[in-house]
Amino acid sequence: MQQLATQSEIDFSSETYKDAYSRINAIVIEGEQEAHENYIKLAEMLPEHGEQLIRLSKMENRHKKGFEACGRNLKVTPDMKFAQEFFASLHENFQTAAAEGKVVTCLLIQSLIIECFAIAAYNIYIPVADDFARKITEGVVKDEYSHLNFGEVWLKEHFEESKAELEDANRENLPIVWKMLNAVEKDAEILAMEKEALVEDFMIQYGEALSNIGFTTRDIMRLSAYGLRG
Ligand code: PL3
Ligand code: FE2
Ligand code: FE2
Repeated sequence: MQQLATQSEIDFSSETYKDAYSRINAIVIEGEQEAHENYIKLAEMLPEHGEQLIRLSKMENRHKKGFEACGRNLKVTPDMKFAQEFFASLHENFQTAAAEGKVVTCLLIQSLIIECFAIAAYNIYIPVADDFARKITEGVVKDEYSHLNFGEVWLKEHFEESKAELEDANRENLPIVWKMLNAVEKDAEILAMEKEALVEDFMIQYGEALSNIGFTTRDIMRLSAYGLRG
Protein backbone atom coordinates (compact mmCIF):
# COMPACT_ATOMS: atom_id res chain seq x y z
CA MET A 1 0.00 0.00 0.00
CA GLN A 2 1.19 3.48 -0.87
CA GLN A 3 2.59 5.41 2.07
CA LEU A 4 0.85 8.74 2.62
CA ALA A 5 2.60 11.81 4.00
CA THR A 6 3.33 12.23 7.70
CA GLN A 7 2.28 15.39 9.52
CA SER A 8 5.67 17.15 9.22
CA GLU A 9 5.69 16.62 5.44
CA ILE A 10 2.29 18.20 4.80
CA ASP A 11 2.12 21.75 3.43
CA PHE A 12 -1.09 23.02 5.06
CA SER A 13 -0.90 26.26 3.08
CA SER A 14 -0.67 24.70 -0.39
CA GLU A 15 -3.57 25.30 -2.77
CA THR A 16 -4.05 21.55 -3.19
CA TYR A 17 -4.41 21.03 0.56
CA LYS A 18 -6.70 24.04 0.99
CA ASP A 19 -8.91 22.98 -1.91
CA ALA A 20 -9.44 19.50 -0.43
CA TYR A 21 -9.88 21.01 3.04
CA SER A 22 -12.66 23.29 1.77
CA ARG A 23 -14.80 20.19 1.19
CA ILE A 24 -13.69 18.00 4.13
CA ASN A 25 -13.99 20.89 6.57
CA ALA A 26 -17.48 21.64 5.21
CA ILE A 27 -18.50 17.99 5.57
CA VAL A 28 -17.46 17.99 9.20
CA ILE A 29 -19.19 21.32 9.92
CA GLU A 30 -22.36 20.10 8.21
CA GLY A 31 -22.12 16.76 10.06
CA GLU A 32 -21.92 18.53 13.41
CA GLN A 33 -24.85 20.77 12.44
CA GLU A 34 -26.95 17.75 11.40
CA ALA A 35 -26.00 16.03 14.66
CA HIS A 36 -27.02 19.15 16.61
CA GLU A 37 -30.47 19.15 14.96
CA ASN A 38 -30.86 15.38 15.21
CA TYR A 39 -30.34 15.38 19.00
CA ILE A 40 -32.91 18.14 19.40
CA LYS A 41 -35.36 15.97 17.44
CA LEU A 42 -34.42 12.92 19.53
CA ALA A 43 -35.03 14.94 22.71
CA GLU A 44 -38.62 15.48 21.50
CA MET A 45 -39.01 11.80 20.68
CA LEU A 46 -37.55 10.61 24.00
CA PRO A 47 -38.71 13.22 26.53
CA GLU A 48 -37.56 11.02 29.45
CA HIS A 49 -33.99 11.59 28.15
CA GLY A 50 -34.71 15.12 27.00
CA GLU A 51 -32.25 16.88 29.25
CA GLN A 52 -29.37 14.60 28.36
CA LEU A 53 -30.14 14.78 24.63
CA ILE A 54 -30.26 18.58 24.70
CA ARG A 55 -26.85 18.46 26.37
CA LEU A 56 -25.55 16.34 23.50
CA SER A 57 -27.06 18.71 20.95
CA LYS A 58 -25.21 21.61 22.58
CA MET A 59 -21.94 19.68 22.43
CA GLU A 60 -22.50 19.20 18.68
CA ASN A 61 -22.92 22.94 18.28
CA ARG A 62 -19.59 23.49 20.05
CA HIS A 63 -17.95 20.92 17.78
CA LYS A 64 -19.27 22.79 14.78
CA LYS A 65 -17.76 26.05 16.05
CA GLY A 66 -14.44 24.31 16.69
CA PHE A 67 -14.24 23.00 13.13
CA GLU A 68 -15.25 26.39 11.72
CA ALA A 69 -12.25 27.80 13.57
CA CYS A 70 -10.04 25.09 11.99
CA GLY A 71 -11.08 26.26 8.51
CA ARG A 72 -10.50 29.91 9.38
CA ASN A 73 -7.10 29.07 10.81
CA LEU A 74 -6.03 27.61 7.43
CA LYS A 75 -7.75 30.47 5.54
CA VAL A 76 -10.17 28.06 3.92
CA THR A 77 -13.78 28.79 3.00
CA PRO A 78 -15.88 25.63 3.57
CA ASP A 79 -17.92 24.49 0.57
CA MET A 80 -21.22 24.11 2.43
CA LYS A 81 -23.25 23.35 -0.70
CA PHE A 82 -21.05 20.33 -1.38
CA ALA A 83 -21.44 19.21 2.24
CA GLN A 84 -25.23 19.48 2.23
CA GLU A 85 -25.38 17.27 -0.85
CA PHE A 86 -22.94 14.89 0.81
CA PHE A 87 -25.32 14.48 3.76
CA ALA A 88 -28.59 14.61 1.80
CA SER A 89 -29.45 10.89 1.88
CA LEU A 90 -28.82 10.38 5.59
CA HIS A 91 -30.55 13.68 6.30
CA GLU A 92 -33.64 12.62 4.39
CA ASN A 93 -33.75 9.17 5.96
CA PHE A 94 -33.51 10.67 9.45
CA GLN A 95 -36.31 13.16 8.71
CA THR A 96 -38.58 10.46 7.30
CA ALA A 97 -37.96 8.17 10.28
CA ALA A 98 -38.57 11.03 12.73
CA ALA A 99 -41.84 11.94 11.01
CA GLU A 100 -42.94 8.30 11.39
CA GLY A 101 -41.90 8.24 15.05
CA LYS A 102 -39.27 5.56 14.40
CA VAL A 103 -36.91 6.32 17.25
CA VAL A 104 -34.86 3.14 16.73
CA THR A 105 -34.05 4.16 13.14
CA CYS A 106 -33.22 7.70 14.23
CA LEU A 107 -30.85 6.39 16.90
CA LEU A 108 -29.19 4.02 14.44
CA ILE A 109 -28.62 6.83 11.93
CA GLN A 110 -27.37 9.44 14.41
CA SER A 111 -25.90 7.70 17.43
CA LEU A 112 -24.46 4.66 15.69
CA ILE A 113 -23.75 5.42 12.03
CA ILE A 114 -22.94 9.14 12.14
CA GLU A 115 -21.03 8.94 15.43
CA CYS A 116 -18.99 5.90 14.30
CA PHE A 117 -18.25 7.67 11.03
CA ALA A 118 -17.13 10.75 12.95
CA ILE A 119 -15.00 8.72 15.41
CA ALA A 120 -13.28 6.88 12.56
CA ALA A 121 -12.66 10.08 10.59
CA TYR A 122 -11.38 12.04 13.62
CA ASN A 123 -9.12 9.19 14.80
CA ILE A 124 -7.52 8.94 11.37
CA TYR A 125 -7.29 12.73 11.03
CA ILE A 126 -5.63 13.50 14.40
CA PRO A 127 -2.10 12.26 13.55
CA VAL A 128 -2.02 14.20 10.25
CA ALA A 129 -3.86 17.36 11.32
CA ASP A 130 -2.21 20.77 11.74
CA ASP A 131 -1.45 21.55 15.39
CA PHE A 132 -4.46 23.80 15.85
CA ALA A 133 -6.95 21.34 14.34
CA ARG A 134 -5.40 18.41 16.19
CA LYS A 135 -6.11 19.94 19.59
CA ILE A 136 -9.70 20.71 18.61
CA THR A 137 -10.30 17.28 17.12
CA GLU A 138 -8.86 15.47 20.15
CA GLY A 139 -11.37 17.24 22.36
CA VAL A 140 -14.24 16.51 19.99
CA VAL A 141 -13.59 12.80 19.54
CA LYS A 142 -13.85 12.20 23.31
CA ASP A 143 -17.38 13.64 23.22
CA GLU A 144 -18.33 11.50 20.23
CA TYR A 145 -17.65 8.31 22.20
CA SER A 146 -20.18 9.46 24.79
CA HIS A 147 -22.76 10.12 22.04
CA LEU A 148 -22.22 6.64 20.63
CA ASN A 149 -22.61 5.32 24.16
CA PHE A 150 -26.02 6.97 24.54
CA GLY A 151 -27.31 5.07 21.51
CA GLU A 152 -25.74 1.80 22.63
CA VAL A 153 -27.23 1.96 26.10
CA TRP A 154 -30.75 2.83 24.92
CA LEU A 155 -30.76 0.19 22.19
CA LYS A 156 -29.35 -2.45 24.54
CA GLU A 157 -32.16 -1.77 26.99
CA HIS A 158 -34.72 -2.09 24.19
CA PHE A 159 -32.91 -4.74 22.20
CA GLU A 160 -35.59 -7.39 21.66
CA GLU A 161 -38.27 -5.00 20.47
CA SER A 162 -35.78 -2.95 18.38
CA LYS A 163 -34.01 -5.80 16.61
CA ALA A 164 -36.15 -5.99 13.47
CA GLU A 165 -36.18 -2.22 12.98
CA LEU A 166 -32.40 -2.08 13.51
CA GLU A 167 -31.91 -4.69 10.80
CA ASP A 168 -34.05 -2.72 8.35
CA ALA A 169 -32.46 0.62 9.22
CA ASN A 170 -28.99 -0.88 8.87
CA ARG A 171 -29.81 -2.37 5.47
CA GLU A 172 -31.11 0.96 4.31
CA ASN A 173 -28.46 3.29 5.72
CA LEU A 174 -25.15 1.46 5.87
CA PRO A 175 -24.70 1.41 2.05
CA ILE A 176 -25.01 5.21 2.18
CA VAL A 177 -21.92 5.35 4.41
CA TRP A 178 -19.84 3.51 1.82
CA LYS A 179 -21.05 5.92 -0.86
CA MET A 180 -20.10 8.85 1.36
CA LEU A 181 -16.64 7.37 1.89
CA ASN A 182 -16.18 6.95 -1.85
CA ALA A 183 -17.23 10.56 -2.40
CA VAL A 184 -14.61 11.83 0.08
CA GLU A 185 -11.81 9.38 -0.72
CA LYS A 186 -9.73 11.63 -3.01
CA ASP A 187 -9.91 14.68 -0.77
CA ALA A 188 -9.17 12.59 2.32
CA GLU A 189 -6.06 11.24 0.63
CA ILE A 190 -4.78 14.78 0.06
CA LEU A 191 -5.13 15.26 3.82
CA ALA A 192 -3.03 12.05 4.20
CA MET A 193 -6.05 10.02 5.37
CA GLU A 194 -6.34 6.60 3.79
CA LYS A 195 -9.72 5.26 2.79
CA GLU A 196 -8.80 1.74 3.91
CA ALA A 197 -7.95 3.06 7.36
CA LEU A 198 -11.27 4.93 7.53
CA VAL A 199 -13.21 1.81 6.54
CA GLU A 200 -11.31 -0.31 9.05
CA ASP A 201 -11.81 2.09 11.94
CA PHE A 202 -15.49 2.50 11.10
CA MET A 203 -16.02 -1.26 10.99
CA ILE A 204 -14.33 -1.67 14.37
CA GLN A 205 -16.42 1.07 16.04
CA TYR A 206 -19.67 -0.04 14.45
CA GLY A 207 -19.05 -3.73 15.12
CA GLU A 208 -18.26 -3.01 18.77
CA ALA A 209 -21.41 -0.92 19.06
CA LEU A 210 -23.57 -3.72 17.63
CA SER A 211 -21.93 -6.16 20.01
CA ASN A 212 -22.58 -3.91 23.02
CA ILE A 213 -26.22 -3.62 22.00
CA GLY A 214 -26.59 -7.41 22.01
CA PHE A 215 -26.03 -8.70 18.48
CA THR A 216 -24.10 -11.94 18.04
CA THR A 217 -20.80 -12.12 16.16
CA ARG A 218 -22.61 -13.80 13.32
CA ASP A 219 -25.20 -10.99 13.13
CA ILE A 220 -22.43 -8.38 13.28
CA MET A 221 -20.55 -9.87 10.34
CA ARG A 222 -23.70 -9.82 8.27
CA LEU A 223 -24.89 -6.37 9.39
CA SER A 224 -21.64 -4.43 9.31
CA ALA A 225 -20.59 -5.46 5.81
CA TYR A 226 -24.00 -4.72 4.30
CA GLY A 227 -23.53 -3.00 0.96
CA LEU A 228 -19.76 -2.73 1.43
CA ARG A 229 -18.88 -4.45 -1.83
CA GLY A 230 -21.03 -3.37 -4.73
C1 PL3 B 1 -21.25 13.87 14.97
O1 PL3 B 1 -21.04 14.37 16.21
C2 PL3 B 1 -20.43 14.54 13.95
C3 PL3 B 1 -20.63 14.07 12.56
C4 PL3 B 1 -19.53 14.43 11.65
C5 PL3 B 1 -19.38 13.49 10.50
C6 PL3 B 1 -18.04 13.57 9.91
C7 PL3 B 1 -17.80 12.65 8.76
C8 PL3 B 1 -16.48 12.93 8.19
C9 PL3 B 1 -16.09 12.14 6.99
C10 PL3 B 1 -15.00 12.79 6.22
C11 PL3 B 1 -13.62 12.25 6.45
C12 PL3 B 1 -12.60 13.28 6.76
C13 PL3 B 1 -12.59 13.80 8.17
C14 PL3 B 1 -11.56 14.81 8.47
C15 PL3 B 1 -11.68 15.35 9.86
C16 PL3 B 1 -11.51 16.83 9.94
FE1 FE2 C 1 -19.90 16.05 17.23
FE1 FE2 D 1 -21.62 13.45 18.21
